[in-house]
Amino acid sequence: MSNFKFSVGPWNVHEGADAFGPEVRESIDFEKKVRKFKEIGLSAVQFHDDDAVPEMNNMSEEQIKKAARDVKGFLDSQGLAAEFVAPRLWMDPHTTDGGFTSNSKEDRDFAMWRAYRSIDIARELGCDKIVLWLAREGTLCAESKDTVESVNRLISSINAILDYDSGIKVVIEPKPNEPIDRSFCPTMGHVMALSAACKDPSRVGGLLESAHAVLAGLDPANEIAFALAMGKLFSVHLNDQNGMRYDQDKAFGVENLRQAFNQVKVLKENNYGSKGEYVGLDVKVMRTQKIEDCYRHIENSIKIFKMLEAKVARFDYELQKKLVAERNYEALEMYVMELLLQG
Ligand code: 3MF
Ligand code: MG
Repeated sequence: MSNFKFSVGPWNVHEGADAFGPEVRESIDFEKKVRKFKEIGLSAVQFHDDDAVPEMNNMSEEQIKKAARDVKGFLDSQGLAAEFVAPRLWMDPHTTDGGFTSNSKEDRDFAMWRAYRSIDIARELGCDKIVLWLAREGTLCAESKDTVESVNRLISSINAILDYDSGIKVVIEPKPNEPIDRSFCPTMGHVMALSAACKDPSRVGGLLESAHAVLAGLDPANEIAFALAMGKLFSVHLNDQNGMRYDQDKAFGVENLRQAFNQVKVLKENNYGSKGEYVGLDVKVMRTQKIEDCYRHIENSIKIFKMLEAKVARFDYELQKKLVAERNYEALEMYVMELLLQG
């Protein structure tokens, strides 16, 4: 039995388009995906604002709330919760140069409109978290934005979001690059600094995605631990990534098992989940996968997580203490390898 609850987003089952080729699978209807999520053991759904309310740009605030209420009814009927809503600030023509840090005032205003609507949608869906993946808040051309001014714009935007709803929590998902070259918020340390600079740091935390840490050349478990130490790990996007290349969003643990083990270990040791947090997955189906079997990466991620959870439960803390006292880290390392490799 796992001590954790899992969540996933509808984008995790996608049509397979990449930068070099078109879609290879038919689109699956939102409700069909969600029914399948329930069947494979998920407890909550993660949303982009327009996953919940497609065409929201052309709707009034009241129409948006009403559409979100209908989604909530459907989630209730399936026994699933909503974990968070993330304004999708990277697809729209208004966000070509970023949202909160765009050089265009009109586009910055659009980004705030989407952030406020995301809060409205979150409230209707019964959740109190909005995730900011700051996808285009950075530069392609280093000289195109003033970095000091941009960081201050991020802080002002977050403050405005905090003002809009006194109970909402802002969850920042850092990523060092892709789609931009240089991000203004590349790592969890940057997230914690932004949090500290905001008007209510207790409501601004982080979401660590394993692959994003790897892309920054950092260890995901250490990044998770850093946010935990600050009491500000509000969510995670567990997945895996083969080194510093394009963003892969592979199933959790399939590339670096020891690193995955240490992510589960630090979450378990620090009672992650005890305040209602979910183990979020951000895993993408391989392009090669046939549509008949396109949820397998999610099932595999949960299975691998639970197998690692069982390994963590068997971790011999007495032996660890003894080996640390002896400063015999070679022995400790071998103990971990044997724990992972033996049945
Ligand atoms: C980025 C995210 C999502 C993305 C999604 C797109 C919340 O790592 O987690 O935003 O939208 O991954 O493919
Ligand atoms: Mg993610």
